[in-house]
Amino acid sequence: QVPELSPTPQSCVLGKDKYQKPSIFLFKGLNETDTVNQRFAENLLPKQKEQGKYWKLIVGEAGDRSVRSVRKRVPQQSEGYYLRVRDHEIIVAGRDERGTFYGLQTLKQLLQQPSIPELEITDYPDVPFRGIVEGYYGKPMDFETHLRMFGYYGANKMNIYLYGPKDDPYHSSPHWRQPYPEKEAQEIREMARVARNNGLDFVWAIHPGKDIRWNQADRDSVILKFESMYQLGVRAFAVFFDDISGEGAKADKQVELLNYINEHFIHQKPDVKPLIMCPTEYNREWTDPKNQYLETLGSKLNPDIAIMWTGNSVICNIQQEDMDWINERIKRKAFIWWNYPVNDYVMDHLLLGPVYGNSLHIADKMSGFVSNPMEHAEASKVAVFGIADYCWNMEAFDGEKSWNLVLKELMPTDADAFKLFAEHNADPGTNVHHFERDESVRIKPVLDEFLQQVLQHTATFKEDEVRTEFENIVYAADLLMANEDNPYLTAEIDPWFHQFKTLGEMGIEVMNLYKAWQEQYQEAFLKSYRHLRALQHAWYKYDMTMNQEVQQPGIKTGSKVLKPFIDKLFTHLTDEYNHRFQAELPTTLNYSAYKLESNVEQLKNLPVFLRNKTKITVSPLNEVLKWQDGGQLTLALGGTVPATELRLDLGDKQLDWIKVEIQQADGNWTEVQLANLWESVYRVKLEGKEVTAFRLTNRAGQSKECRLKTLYLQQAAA
Ligand code: LTM
Repeated sequence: QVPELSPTPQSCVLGKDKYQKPSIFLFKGLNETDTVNQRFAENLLPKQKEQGKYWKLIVGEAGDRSVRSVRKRVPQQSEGYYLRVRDHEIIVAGRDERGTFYGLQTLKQLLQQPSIPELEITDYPDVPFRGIVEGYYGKPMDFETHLRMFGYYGANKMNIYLYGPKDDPYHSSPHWRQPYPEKEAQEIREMARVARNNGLDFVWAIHPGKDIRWNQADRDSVILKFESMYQLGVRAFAVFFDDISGEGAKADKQVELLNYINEHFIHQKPDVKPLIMCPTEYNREWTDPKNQYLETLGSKLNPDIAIMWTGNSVICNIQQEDMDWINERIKRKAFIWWNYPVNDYVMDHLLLGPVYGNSLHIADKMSGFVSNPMEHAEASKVAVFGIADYCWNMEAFDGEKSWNLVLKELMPTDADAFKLFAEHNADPGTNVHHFERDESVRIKPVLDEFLQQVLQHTATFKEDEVRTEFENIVYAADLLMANEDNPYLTAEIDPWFHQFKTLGEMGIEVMNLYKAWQEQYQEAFLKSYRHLRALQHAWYKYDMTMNQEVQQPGIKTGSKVLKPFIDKLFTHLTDEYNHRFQAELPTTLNYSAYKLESNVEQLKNLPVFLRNKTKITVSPLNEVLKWQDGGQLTLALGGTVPATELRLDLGDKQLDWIKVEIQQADGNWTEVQLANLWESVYRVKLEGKEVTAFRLTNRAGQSKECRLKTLYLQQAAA
């Protein structure tokens, strides 16, 4: 049987024999390979010789004496390796040093299995650059987490890590021109070193476009900053121009700067890797053919500069024709920035499902593929593992298989429980990017059928299956909360485990409600009803108090299938009860009663939530907002709300182009006046007015580009 290796090797041929895991080794050739590989191999196995009987481990790169006997078997592809296990002898021969490193990584995985088969592996990556772009909004990974993650990325044969957290002020505005303070600088030095030791190019990215001036002074600023990073050991660089508007977004100016940096910095340093850039029009939805933005990059940007691309939209899957479309314009192979599993637009959700959706036949159409992770670095490993596998051997990629492997690897003691949790925590929920993931796939047909039968008052057949699912959830949540396999991971996800348990308890109780209803046992029904109300309250309270310091506060779990199922069943049964017994049990849920409507594409699907129990808040938007003339956003509050103020920050100091209206109980709309508080922050004083809705309209007579930084209605204290 082929051992479970990840990423999946290109070729693995098994021999007849199988050996007990060897423990005594003699090294050969180690002084020829580089120090990183030497250290890795030495740490892998004890370097001892036992009299008469020992295993030889021979390590080297094609061309080294030590591996001369297998030189023809080493694949030609860079970063490839050949690995052979025969009785008492293991050979790892890399095409280059990274190839040897990857061969040793595979050997490490083999040695973790109970026995080791006779085998030959010939292996190499499909995608030249594979890795991570830390490019999200939110809390950047901390120093220790970075170091830990580099080990993980390297072990999965990723070879690049781009540092570009949006909320690092020395990466972006306001401080991109200044060197890092001493502590941060030393951390970056150490990060670059540890990344290198894990086979990763550490790419430091700058994000200057918000306030760049296209003059010599700012050209020098970029180069000086790069030079200061070079002094810290950084040997690869990127310039990001994403999520900006105005002057900084001009293609010809960007090209001029990038070519200048390329010539005066990158090409001047023989040990620096080719430059990478992220364009402003980084996805097809945002390209405006009038601008010829991509075409300008394609024809004028030095061909050795890589251009990043997220696909047809900000968050999407990528197909063959999408690659052809972009490559034709930029006249090179796009460097894919995949916005998955990033959750900086739905921070109350975790994205733990399998990796799927991208074509398996695009490896030769891209120069690189990097994943933007969640700010939860450990939880992101679920996706990172799958992405590493996808990039290494694309045609053979099996997302489901990869997912099962990583879940086992991350929580070996409670793998089944973790899988159940991951199955129900995959979709981002309602979001502005209309991005969806499959969730609760196994149980969904059962729940659908059961609910259908209940609603149609026909006999139900799946009751036990439904109940068991919820019982399993409660059981799994308890195991997960107590799990000690990976304390970093459990610490990150713990609030979601708690909410998951409450969800399971609600599920069981709603099934009790159903049973009582079926048996016409009024007392049991009321008991279940009360318990459900208490659980709904606990859910709501948790959602309102945990994970609050983020753009989309709260803790959501099972939001695509399980929670809607429980809520529908609860409402239906309570309605039936009220009808039969002329009762008035409330069926309202603590669901948002707010209804956002808009004809502005980017505003249509924005989540709305209550922050600090008093601020009816429209979720901010990360990207630049293009708001067409006459475009409107209306937020209906689902009732009358006494309000003290409406707060608005569109990142624009001059907001005379926005018309604000409120609606009151009589249904009439009244225009209200915005007053500037400071910078781009505005408010409308409402002084306790009873408001049922508000609406914002672009009345500029032209389309406007702005940000949606803040928008909330402050409720008056009860
Ligand atoms: O995707 C890109 C190129 N830029 C930003 C990211 O920083 C952000 O993490 C994602 C997801 O919200 N969207 C972006 O626009």
